[in-house]
Amino acid sequence: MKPIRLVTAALAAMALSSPLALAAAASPAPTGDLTPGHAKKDTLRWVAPKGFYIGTAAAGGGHHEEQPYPDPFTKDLEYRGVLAAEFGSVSAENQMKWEYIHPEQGRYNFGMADAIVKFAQHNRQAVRGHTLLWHSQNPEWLEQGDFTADELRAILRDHITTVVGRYKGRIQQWDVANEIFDDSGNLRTTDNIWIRELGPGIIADAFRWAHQADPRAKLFFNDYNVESVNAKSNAYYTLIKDLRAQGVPVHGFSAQAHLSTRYGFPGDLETNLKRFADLGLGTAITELDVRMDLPADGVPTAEMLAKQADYYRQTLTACLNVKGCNSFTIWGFTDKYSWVPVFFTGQGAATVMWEDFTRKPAYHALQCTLAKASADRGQHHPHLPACAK
Ligand code: 9MR
Repeated sequence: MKPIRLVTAALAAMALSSPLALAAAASPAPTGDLTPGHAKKDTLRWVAPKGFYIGTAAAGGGHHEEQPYPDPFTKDLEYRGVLAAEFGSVSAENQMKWEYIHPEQGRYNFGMADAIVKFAQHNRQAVRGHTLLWHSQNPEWLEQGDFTADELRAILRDHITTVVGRYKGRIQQWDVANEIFDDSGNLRTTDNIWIRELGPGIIADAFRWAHQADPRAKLFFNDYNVESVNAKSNAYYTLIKDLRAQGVPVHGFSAQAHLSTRYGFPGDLETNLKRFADLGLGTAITELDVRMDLPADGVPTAEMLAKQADYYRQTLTACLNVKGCNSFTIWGFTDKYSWVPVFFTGQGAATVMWEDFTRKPAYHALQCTLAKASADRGQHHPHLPACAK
């Protein structure tokens, strides 16, 4: 493996100050195919087909706060450079979750979320908003509060109206409801405060309020372990069909895709996404990473990396093959900041770049798959190597 060092300090600085990027800030609809100025023409966003958004989470908050490094998104200039150069879409990894954006009752903290949206505009990137109704990472004042049902409803409505309204026109897709079913396909009626206290009808209201606040934003259900046709994805299928029949503004279904080479690849991913597309929905891959069990020395073998690359390739291919799947996000792009080793002891190396931002086989798998898709659509990238297989 001969990784290429991609980003220089100059490129990192460009991400902050390029005149082209500044001019782009005025552009209302970011497109996935624009790479600022003098960036190398082999980046993921550059080789992606027009209108296909290749994204990543912007690292910050959550597990990062317990790590011995400063906030990646705000402090790591090399990281920011790669983020700007490689990706046409960014998601807030933690910075738009309730505990960050609404830390006290009646007080919002938009600092980190604003910074991400500003960065994205600067660099002509789309933004995925994550998330508005979830059972996790809620502030204590909310989870431990003693609210009546009417008060809770008003709190959620105010939150959605305020947050979605603030970024109106600047966030293209919102994960309105995140992880509302368990793996058996049952609604989370105990750990999700909203469903527990207000009943399942609150889900439709959340979508309606988000739609009122930004009628152009695409509103999604998002979950893990829904890559395959299974009890959980079936539950979404039934719910979404029902909500749409009632006229509720649901526009998309997304699979997070936190995969592991420990398990087989979910070979029916394309079939699964397609059945949602057939309902008239957009689909997306929103949090892809592929973790592996690391050997004792912590260094994956070539074989392990090849298997990982194949999972990345297959996930991307499934999305590219489904009409309306035009947003493909990886949950971080460098092992330097991945959540995986923090949550899964002995596992890691889940992203497409090493800690020094050099590219793994998985990166090249994405790159050549995107280039091939572009070529298939009549947009050629002649200097890129073809996919190995
Ligand atoms: O990557 C996020 C990590 O920094 C947080 O500590 C963690 C806490 O729940 O959440 C991680 O992101 C999750 C995402 O918001 C929803 N899907 C699962 C992701 C990985 O846990």
